[in-house]
Amino acid sequence: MTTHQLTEAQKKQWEEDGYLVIPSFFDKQETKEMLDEAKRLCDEFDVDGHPMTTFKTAADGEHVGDEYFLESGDKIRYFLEPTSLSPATPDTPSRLLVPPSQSINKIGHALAILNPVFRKHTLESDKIRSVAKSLGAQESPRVLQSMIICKQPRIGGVVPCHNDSTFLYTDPPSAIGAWVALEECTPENGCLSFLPGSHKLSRTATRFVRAPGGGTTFIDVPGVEPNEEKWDDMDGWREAPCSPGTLVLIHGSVMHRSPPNPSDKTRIIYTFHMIEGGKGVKYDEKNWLQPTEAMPFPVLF
Ligand SMILES: O=C(O)CCC(=O)C(=O)O
Repeated sequence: MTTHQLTEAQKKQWEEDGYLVIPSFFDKQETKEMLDEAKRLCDEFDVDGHPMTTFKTAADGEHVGDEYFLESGDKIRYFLEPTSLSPATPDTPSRLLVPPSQSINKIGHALAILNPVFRKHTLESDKIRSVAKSLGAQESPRVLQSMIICKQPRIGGVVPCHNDSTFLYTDPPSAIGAWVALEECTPENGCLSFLPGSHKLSRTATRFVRAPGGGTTFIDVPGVEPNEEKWDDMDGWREAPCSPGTLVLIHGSVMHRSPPNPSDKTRIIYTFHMIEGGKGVKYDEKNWLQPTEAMPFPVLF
């Protein structure tokens, strides 16, 4: 059994910055296994019958929210890069401008449960279990929203500045992201950037929910004063370039983002999230992602 304990210095870093980069968390063989599987899933993508759902994310604009997306929490589904499609006209539906395997923005959202390779390196991983325990932030994490993000060469889009608790809201907020580089992630191909310490300042004042009439929307969290900070423009943003096998732990309140990928290199990563399942923390029924009776959010420990 391979386990992973954080050092006191790493825990301090997590407290101070709201994220923690752990190089070589997964070894070469484990990383290759996940990358090969991610590529295999991309290669087997069949666009016939796909509703051409693109993944758009913007806290102040249009966000993905069709049925294909809303019902993907317990499935493995494909979401396209918006610029991989020609615009639809009244006479012509959208069509792919690139080969199907290169059109994918993300694949999700139940990989950690349904896919044997990602299950092995998440729910069945003693390393993941022990690192989450050793972080000491959650009493009994539940795993949710597991996905591959491709950030395709040349067309891979921006992930705007956000915190994860907006999207996976609990009362009180408890989300933590686990993000795994499967390839080299650099400023050139769209590595993550963080505003260190922003988790101590940011308040989750809006949240992403299922809209009562269908689709998704953002609503205010009652009683939470919105931040006045213009996060994107603040000084102190730090890029987090990393090599394959690196695990990045992301506090649910820390502001982070990633730029487009204009390079000709892929930037494939795997990520899943954890919410507190103990301590009386409540997962909200308005959240876009809902557990089902057949597939509750699995317990990590
Ligand atoms: O992989 C990326 O570029 C963004 C991921 C992210 O922001 C997240 O998982 O919260």
